[in-house]
Amino acid sequence: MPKGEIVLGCLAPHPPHVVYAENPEQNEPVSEGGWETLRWGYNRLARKLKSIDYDALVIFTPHWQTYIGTHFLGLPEFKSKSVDPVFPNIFRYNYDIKVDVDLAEKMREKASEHGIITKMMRNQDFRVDYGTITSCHMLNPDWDKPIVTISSNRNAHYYSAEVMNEQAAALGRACAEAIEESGKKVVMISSHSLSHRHFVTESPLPEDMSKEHIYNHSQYVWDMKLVDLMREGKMRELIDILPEFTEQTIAETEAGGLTWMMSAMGFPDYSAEIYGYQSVIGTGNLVAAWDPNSVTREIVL
Ligand code: 2X7
Ligand code: FE2
Repeated sequence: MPKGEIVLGCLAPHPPHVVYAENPEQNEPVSEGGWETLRWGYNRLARKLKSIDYDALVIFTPHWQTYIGTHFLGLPEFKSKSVDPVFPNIFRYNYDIKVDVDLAEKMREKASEHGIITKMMRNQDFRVDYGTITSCHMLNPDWDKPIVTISSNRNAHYYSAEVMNEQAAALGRACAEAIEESGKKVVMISSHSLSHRHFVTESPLPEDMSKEHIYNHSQYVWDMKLVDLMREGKMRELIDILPEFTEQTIAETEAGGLTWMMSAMGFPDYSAEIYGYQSVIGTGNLVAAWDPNSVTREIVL
């Protein structure tokens, strides 16, 4: 059996607003659009994904928070309605998700061998988080590939952002080994925003783009510092300063997703593909990808 491999890594933010703005049939609320810079970037990355041969999407999400260990979705199908607890007005999404349970089990096993506390989620009534649904919908609106969702273990963050970084890197190494042994081609997804200060009141029309802007300038400068490092292919350096970035901008990188993905991909020293950056209720959101194949790697923006 040939070795499995990671064929693409995606940074895929999950404000439910982008799904609301797309008006897919699965979501009940109807919008007049909005957040085009982010959505058009996502649409372009989704087109690239269509041209890549892969078996499964593996996603790490901050909105499935576990406090004893790292959990993996462990049943072949999850079907229900997801209602965003903060934005029920814009996100009531009917989902039907297929899971690559074999791959999830391999990852769990490897993580456990690396000393990480783990568990499979085998409760059929478990409600899949809106981070998973939003990022996967925007990257693959046809939902024609199975996924694996990995929870964010907050026990690590309880100690410090540095400890979280170390733990997430160990989990990334374990997942990379599992992928290699599985023989599968995998797309990794780190689902989160960058800077995360946000508005405390919503505008009457959520998609009113005249109200949308980054929350404050320092947050924006930090986000651009990260984008520069991504363009320069300095991912090890970026991950080294991530704890400081996380603390300064209360960023969703606190969950560990970016560190997990970069560690699994061996801390790329090539340029990331930048697809778009935009504020959603004041938070900084970047769509980006790391393509290990130098032939298909592009300069997008
Ligand atoms: O979860 C989120 C987020 N990360 C960013 C913006 C708005 C809502 O939800
Ligand atoms: Fe979030």
